[in-house]
Amino acid sequence: MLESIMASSTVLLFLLGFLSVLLSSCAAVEVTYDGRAIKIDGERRVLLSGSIHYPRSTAEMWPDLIQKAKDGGLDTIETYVFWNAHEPHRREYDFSGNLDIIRFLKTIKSAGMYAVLRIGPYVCAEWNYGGFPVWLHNMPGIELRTDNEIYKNEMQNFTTKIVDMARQEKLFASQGGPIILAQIENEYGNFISAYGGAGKSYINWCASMAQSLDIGVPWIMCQQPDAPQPMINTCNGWYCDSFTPNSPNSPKMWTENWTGWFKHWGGRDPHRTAEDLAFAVARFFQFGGTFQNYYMYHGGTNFGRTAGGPYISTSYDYDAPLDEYGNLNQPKWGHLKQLHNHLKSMEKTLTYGDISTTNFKDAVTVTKYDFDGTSSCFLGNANSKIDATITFEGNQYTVPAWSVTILSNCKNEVYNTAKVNTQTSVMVKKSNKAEDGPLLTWRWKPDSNKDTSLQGLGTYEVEGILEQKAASNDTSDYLWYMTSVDIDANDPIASKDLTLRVNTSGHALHAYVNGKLVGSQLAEYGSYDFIFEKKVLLDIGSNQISLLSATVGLKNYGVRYDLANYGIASVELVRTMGDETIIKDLSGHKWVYKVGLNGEDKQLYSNVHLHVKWHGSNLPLNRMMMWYKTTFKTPIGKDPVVVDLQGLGKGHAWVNGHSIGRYWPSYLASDTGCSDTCDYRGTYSDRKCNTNCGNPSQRWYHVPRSFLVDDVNTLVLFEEIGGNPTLVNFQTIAVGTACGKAYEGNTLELSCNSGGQTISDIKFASFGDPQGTCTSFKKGSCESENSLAIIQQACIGKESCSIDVSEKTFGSSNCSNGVNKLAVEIIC
Ligand SMILES: *[C@@H]1O[C@H](CO)[C@@H](O)[C@H](O)[C@H]1NC(C)=O
Ligand SMILES: *[C@@H]1O[C@H](CO)[C@@H](O)[C@H](O)[C@H]1NC(C)=O
Ligand SMILES: *[C@@H]1O[C@H](CO)[C@@H](O)[C@H](O)[C@H]1NC(C)=O
Ligand SMILES: *[C@@H]1O[C@H](CO)[C@@H](O)[C@H](O)[C@H]1NC(C)=O
Ligand SMILES: CC(=O)N[C@H]1CO[C@H](CO)[C@@H](O)[C@@H]1O
Repeated sequence: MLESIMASSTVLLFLLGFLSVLLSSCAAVEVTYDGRAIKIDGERRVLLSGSIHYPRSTAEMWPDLIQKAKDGGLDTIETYVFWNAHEPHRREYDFSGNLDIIRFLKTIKSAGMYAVLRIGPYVCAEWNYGGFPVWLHNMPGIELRTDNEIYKNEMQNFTTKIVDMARQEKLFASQGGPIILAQIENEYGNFISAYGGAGKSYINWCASMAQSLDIGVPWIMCQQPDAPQPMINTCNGWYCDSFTPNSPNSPKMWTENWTGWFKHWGGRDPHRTAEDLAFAVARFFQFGGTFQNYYMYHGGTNFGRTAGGPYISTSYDYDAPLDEYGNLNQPKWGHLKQLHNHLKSMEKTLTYGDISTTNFKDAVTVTKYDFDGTSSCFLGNANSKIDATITFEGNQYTVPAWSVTILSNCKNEVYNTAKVNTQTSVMVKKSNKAEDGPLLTWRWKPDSNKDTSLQGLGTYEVEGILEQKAASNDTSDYLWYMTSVDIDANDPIASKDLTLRVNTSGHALHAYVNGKLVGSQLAEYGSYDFIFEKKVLLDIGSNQISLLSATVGLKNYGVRYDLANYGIASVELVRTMGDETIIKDLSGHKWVYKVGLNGEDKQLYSNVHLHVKWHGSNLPLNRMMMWYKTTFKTPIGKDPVVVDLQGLGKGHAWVNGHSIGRYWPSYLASDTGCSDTCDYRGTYSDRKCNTNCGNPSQRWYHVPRSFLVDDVNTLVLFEEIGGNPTLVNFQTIAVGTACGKAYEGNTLELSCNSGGQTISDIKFASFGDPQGTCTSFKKGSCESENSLAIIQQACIGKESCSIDVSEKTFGSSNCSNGVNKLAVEIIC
């Protein structure tokens, strides 16, 4: 009976849900705002948003990522639009595959979520050249991001194209679509002063150009304190509680709340704790915020040459609530989900309520929202050391240092940002069971340049040295600079004791003289220009100098970052005789240029050129400028796939012709600056809570499942500096163990949360006062005897289990003081 009632009500709910989807999919909504909040159809809203950049995953991954964002309590997805990806050559567009922004927006719509479209089109985003196409920079007479007609014309052309595409598909909320807000420019306020008066007129032009596109939803400008009305200026940062918009009619919006930080080659892994992130968000809402966006909610992967720079790694995991592969990053995802649920339940009071604030000593503030007989309270403790005990409206509360407590009806504590009641998942990598053993069979091919670049053969020649962007349009990381120098016997420079001196703006240089490598140099993170000096032996007669310059991601941020130089600036031969130095400057010579590697021209990474012959035996190891190729079987199951590139040097990798990005496992993270423990208290910075010291800064590379075919796949590597591919292997990623800790009175949910996997064993369970942290829990001085048996009964063999943490479940613990806690470690 009960079951059938439930069944029919489920059907009814389903029908209602279906109906509301139908309705919402055609009905236009009106998006407006006032000083308090964004209003949708006249109603003020609390909006919880997360950034997911469509090119940093695959179209096949989008529905799952977006659904997990929705399940995590978000109602909005935010993305930038990546100009240089969409318009690689002027007026030639690419919206295919993971660049299909329309499909991405439609995926958001079908999940029943809103979208924020940050067109920019300057985006920063740790994306190559901040999203600007390099051909744009190379247009004669152009000046980017300022009051320059050529630039403004190109910016307007691209912005209009994106707006028109979205409009045509009815994707703006005013047309019944998901887009509720759009952004023009990006963090320009940080640098506007560098552009003088032209900066001001440019930003005014941006505003009126955007307005003229008449999209029917509001425009925002982030980090733009003087944003012209009606642009809403918004805040980006790790904390935005003290931000105030520049107009009393604009709501307090946080467009980039940094959930963690990005990684660079040679860098450690940054982590931002769930406690600190929840604290920052709760404080923002405590102090009147109503729209907040996680940057990033899913960071993903910098495929191809999209990583910005210099030296941004291929992984863009960002320690976001969804990890690079789309798995839940626990406890961050779950701890925030609970916060979101509380904030949503307070939506009316937060957006319409009267606000009153009471300050206590030691940086404790209580904020009360009252509306229509309901009230909500935040107790915020911004002190980084001292736990506070306060009395508020007759009740006593303890608020841990650096935390915010939410009280329902201003009475009962329902959430505290420092008390995590969500499981911590420890991900493990498993070997590829589809292969017989770990060893792959390799074929190889040198990037045969003996008869080409080393002989000085290129595609064009110019007098003088060109800057690398100007010479290559950034269509490859690699650019050959070649010249010849004649030395006759009477030349004062004719000597065995000569130095080749190259002044380069980076990032890597390989120098060859008369067909032989004389040396290589790679910039260190943080200082990219260097002087290369090496003794060389020149012949009397003609000598060939061939220099290969390589970039590793163009700058994406800074004052006039677009003008930064790359590649070689000058080349000299230097002879020192006692006090005398003779310099022969070759910079003004005739130089021959070639963009890209021979193997790139021949597309050795793709499966299409089957006639190319690869060598099978005598696999060369630790040899520069080498292409390697192997095949592998698709790992069984649905878990995300990674390739372990340990042993390799630096280069680029492709699977079945799809770039999985640059690799550089030989670049180790510094061996200092990590800590085993991580105190969430105190202002976060990207130097806090680092891990992975002394290890390859990135050893594993994501291979999206959609890049794989049913049986046999091809992996191609271009190895620039020399490495050993024999240890390369494929792995899958899943939850290995998970730990949960919860205080009495909460419910602890435990799950293996990947593809139907069940809980196989319980490694630890104690209800009482358990000590330690995940994977090293220990019993405390007291516990309920049946803790382990009860958890085994409830969880083993299940995909997930939910435990009411109380003496009702476990019987009495014999703890004499304090609240009981439960700690569990499960094995998946
Ligand atoms: C963009 O420029 C092209 C010419 O390069 C022109 O045909 C097109 O109409 C322009 N689009 C807009 C929206 O101005
Ligand atoms: C770079 O692109 C511009 C504009 O498309 C073109 O005129 C120029 O020839 C290109 N330069 C090189 C070196 O390919
Ligand atoms: C290297 O070249 C850059 C760019 O031309 C110049 O600013 C710098 O002074 C040069 N460095 C040396 C040591 O000559
Ligand atoms: C609680 O009980 C356990 C055995 O169940 C015992 O070992 C422990 O000493 C007791 N602790 C206290 C504080 O009574
Ligand atoms: C608005 C805001 O909080 N900006 C901060 C972002 O983070 C940087 C780096 O820590 C700070 O310098 C900014 O003040």
